[in-house]
Amino acid sequence: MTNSETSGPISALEHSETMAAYIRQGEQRAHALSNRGPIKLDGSGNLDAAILEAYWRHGFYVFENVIGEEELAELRADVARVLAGAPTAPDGGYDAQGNPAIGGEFALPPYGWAKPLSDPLGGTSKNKGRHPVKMQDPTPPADGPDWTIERLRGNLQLMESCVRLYGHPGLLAVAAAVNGDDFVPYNEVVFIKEPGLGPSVAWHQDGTTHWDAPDWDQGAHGFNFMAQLYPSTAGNGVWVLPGSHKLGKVDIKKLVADSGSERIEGAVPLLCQAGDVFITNRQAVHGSFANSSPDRRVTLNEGFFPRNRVLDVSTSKLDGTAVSYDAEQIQERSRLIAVATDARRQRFPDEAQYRYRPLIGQEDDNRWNAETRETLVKDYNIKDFYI
Ligand SMILES: O=C(O)CCC(=O)C(=O)O
Repeated sequence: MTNSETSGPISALEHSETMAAYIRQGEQRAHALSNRGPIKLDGSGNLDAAILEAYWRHGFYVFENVIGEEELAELRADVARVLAGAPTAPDGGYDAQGNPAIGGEFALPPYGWAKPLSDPLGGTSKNKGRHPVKMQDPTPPADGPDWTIERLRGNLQLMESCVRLYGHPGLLAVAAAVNGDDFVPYNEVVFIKEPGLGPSVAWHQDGTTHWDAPDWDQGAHGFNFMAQLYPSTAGNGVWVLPGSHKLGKVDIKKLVADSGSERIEGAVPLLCQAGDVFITNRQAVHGSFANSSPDRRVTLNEGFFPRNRVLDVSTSKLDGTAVSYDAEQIQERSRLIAVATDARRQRFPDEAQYRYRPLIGQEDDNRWNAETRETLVKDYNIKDFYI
């Protein structure tokens, strides 16, 4: 299916002009919502009730100033290193310096590629058909690259700075407040939207498993943290339809048809500065447009589920492969949280360490060291969950 305005090729400039009014209105709506500020915990380490209420009301919240300058520099340097070590083309084996590309040592290839400014998913049956409407795909610059890297997969084995961020005590306290103390990790990826090249991620809701469950609720498919290494703007960022996480499975085709274009009415851009972190409900309708803006976005996603939505659940992954999840798999995958809190303690010894309830007492098995790097962290993402 194509959307109502895909009547011919448009340039990136025309695309950005088409977006201008929508962006202005979306920015106003975003700033009018009371859902941004620093992570606030009480004396017992519990998340401030007003923050939790605002998250559940809107389906997202912007945590400001989560990552300090020093940590931000380490994260940016790691992403730059991994991008410099990418093969020069999707099927290549060597980086631009002629060295073996990063990734040959991993079971799952780390790099996700797309044609510049394209929409690889919208209107296709990929990802279990969860992106039903094709987005506008402006003509990429004639002198630009054939491919752009849009995604890195398996952050925790690619970048030690991401392991340390994964152990962040404030973020993990938020995860516990939203999903319960026994929250379960599911996957970590980087979204990269290079200026004038970044592809769109067509409107979708992430979850595909529990929509018809008799005990379905607004948190049934968990959430993603989205840590921003550069400012997230209306041109390069994710847009969310506030409150849509409460609606069940939404008819996205109808939303687009009713809006008269892919610019869904009432949606707001996720706006923030470098070092801020969004929490976004996976059931919220969200997506991002082709990045015809002049600004780069690099987002580190870390996702978490409520345990009861994973344990003993049978479903299929986004590629359709059937899977079932048991307590042992959850235990093994969750060890990454405990290892990460230890990695963070080693790097930031003065910071309070988060204690992940399900693994209390197992600290000695879950140290961040050469052994766990090899036996636990390497290829950890073949144990990712998906619901
Ligand atoms: O970062 C983006 O552009 C899209 C992110 C997204 O859709 C997701 O995390 O589900």
